[in-house]
Amino acid sequence: MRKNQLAALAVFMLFASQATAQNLVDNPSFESPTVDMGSANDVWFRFGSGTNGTSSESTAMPRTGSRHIALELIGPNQFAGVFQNLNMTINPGDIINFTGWSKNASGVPFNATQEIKLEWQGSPNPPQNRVDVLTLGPNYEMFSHTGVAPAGTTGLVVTYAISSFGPGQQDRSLVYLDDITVTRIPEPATVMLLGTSLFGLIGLRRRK
Ligand SMILES: [Ca+2]
Repeated sequence: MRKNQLAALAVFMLFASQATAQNLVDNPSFESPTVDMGSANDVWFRFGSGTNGTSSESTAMPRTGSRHIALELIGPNQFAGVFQNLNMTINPGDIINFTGWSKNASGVPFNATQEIKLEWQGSPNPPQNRVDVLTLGPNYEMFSHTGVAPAGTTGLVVTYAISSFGPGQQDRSLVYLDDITVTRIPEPATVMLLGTSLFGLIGLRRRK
């Protein structure tokens, strides 16, 4: 392969890797302060159902660094979580991957629901992508949720929460959360167009 062909390929590879590698959330490991009032733009916002559903900053058992989030539910019909508005343009067709690490720290089997949500922003807001996970082990494990931005999407809020609305969910729940990653792959057509033009360039040079 000629040098210029390699260069064109390298540019394409670099673009592709950057598109997938860049983490779009601020404060991904919760090492900086979070908020529980005001704006959620580029900051983690903690929320809960009240006295029996709380979202707190913690240093008890971080996965990395020295801090993480602790979510606690006592009894049925409670919820607690964090969300962040990415505060950037997300286009319809963009592929979003939302991952993080969580663990059941209650000392008893997990008996709640992990809610992992991509809340697309728009006017009006497009339908969200949500997955519910009913299991969680005592050691940090990774969750992963991928969604494609629907028509009308202009932005994105990512939310991780636990809730106890399900049947029989009446135990105390304590979940630790750390190390969030949100990546965006532009609409496949855009990537393919770029790839096609680069490979076209290679063909053009080959003919010379
Ligand atoms: Ca951390």
